Amino acid sequence: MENLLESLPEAMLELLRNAVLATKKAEKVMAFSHIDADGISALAIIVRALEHEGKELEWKNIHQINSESIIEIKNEIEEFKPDLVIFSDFGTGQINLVRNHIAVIDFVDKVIVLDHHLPQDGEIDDDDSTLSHKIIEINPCYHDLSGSYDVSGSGVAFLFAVGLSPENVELSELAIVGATGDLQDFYGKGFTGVNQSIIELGEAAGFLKVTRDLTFFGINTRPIPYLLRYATDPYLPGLTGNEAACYSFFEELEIPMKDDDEWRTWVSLESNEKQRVIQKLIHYIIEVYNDPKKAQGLIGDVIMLPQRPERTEMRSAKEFSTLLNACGRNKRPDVGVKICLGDQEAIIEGRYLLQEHRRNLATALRRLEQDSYENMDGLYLVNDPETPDTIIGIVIGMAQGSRIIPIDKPVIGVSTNTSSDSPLVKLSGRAHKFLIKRGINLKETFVSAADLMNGKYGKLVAEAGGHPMAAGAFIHKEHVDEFLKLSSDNFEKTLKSKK
Ligand SMILES: [Mn+2]
Repeated sequence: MENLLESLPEAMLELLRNAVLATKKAEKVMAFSHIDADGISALAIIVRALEHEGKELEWKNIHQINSESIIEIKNEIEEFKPDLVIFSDFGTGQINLVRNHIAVIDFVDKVIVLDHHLPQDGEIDDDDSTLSHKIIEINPCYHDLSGSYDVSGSGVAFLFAVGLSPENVELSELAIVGATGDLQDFYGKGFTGVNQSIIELGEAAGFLKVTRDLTFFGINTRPIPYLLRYATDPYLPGLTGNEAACYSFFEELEIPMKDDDEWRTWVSLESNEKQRVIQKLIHYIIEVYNDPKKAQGLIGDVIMLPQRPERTEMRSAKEFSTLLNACGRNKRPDVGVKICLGDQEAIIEGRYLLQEHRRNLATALRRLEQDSYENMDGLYLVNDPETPDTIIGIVIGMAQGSRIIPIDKPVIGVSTNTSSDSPLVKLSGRAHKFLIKRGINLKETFVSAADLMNGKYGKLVAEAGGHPMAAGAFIHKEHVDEFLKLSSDNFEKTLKSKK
């Protein structure tokens, strides 16, 4: 534990110490976090750690911090009257909103931000140093660490938790579930940096175990034919979504799918059976994708949580994080937090949400295979009114991952299928990492397009944020085409100049 904390950059450790002191002093705490697996895990870590400290606590997941939601956050704070407010897995990109709306509240003594996203460019628009003094912002990006590979939002929350008490080492489970949800392990190729140190700590304490195995979703829980039927990473053309083909796959190998009346799961297969399945899958993938690298991705580091119940999603970091994402995407992040904390009813509800989620993804991908996408100069556009805005980002990421959409340009997904009647449309972008090397930066492009349009119209018509490889924006309906054109032109210019 000491080693983990001592290995951090000195300035970051100093901030963590300040955050710990401020928390020990606080009486009432209110915590807000993002709705994805990382944000949910981070919040659960904070909730458990503060329970251990005996603090009076309220918590909530928020889709994102923007000029609208900050007012709601402020209202909730004014109702509960905490002297400490914590934001996790967001806050850095919205630090001005946090300062001007939250730090400014007089009964709030301190605001702690535990984030890992890159800061927005631009100046701090307020120079009130007492306000800045109230905020303790901890973000690896400010300390020469990567917020994409070294440590996630839940990892930062974990550092804070073990700073509060060494007994919080149990929360290493959730730190790695969150990092897995944020794809910090290079898609199963292994963790590095602070993440790796957290795994070592968790392994030594018996909360985590790393094995080499099939990286598919569902090795602990799915009947083996369903492992293939619901496979989306990679998508298996001809098998994904095709129940009969998945049955024949195992029949041809003469591998029984049931043990008496019970479906067999991957972890229950004999090792020679596993070998035969893997061989056949490798042949299959090389045949359909003509890409041996893709087949290599079938086997990777699988992180198990040996303290969680057997044959459940909570048994592996990958399934656990997908379960949490499903809760968030279905607008029930609170269920995810409760699952992390071991609530039995929440687990049942979360499972149902997960089934829904995976069905939605598989049908969206099939639809995309049939209806295809638009080819703009600098990007590929997916405009699918049937895909909910909560999963459009995952769908386009998977579509490029499985080459349903080529990877030579960024892909943008637009969904008009919102569950709220907001005038805003959500837009998600994904770019393959080789495009990043060629100068593509989705976040910068989206933010500059939004700034340009907001300036031009003299009001807020677009808000954007994210990472170079994955970014998003909320745009007023009538301005979506203009935003797409600006982005497409920008990408085209970048790609042409670096050829
Ligand atoms: Mn995150």
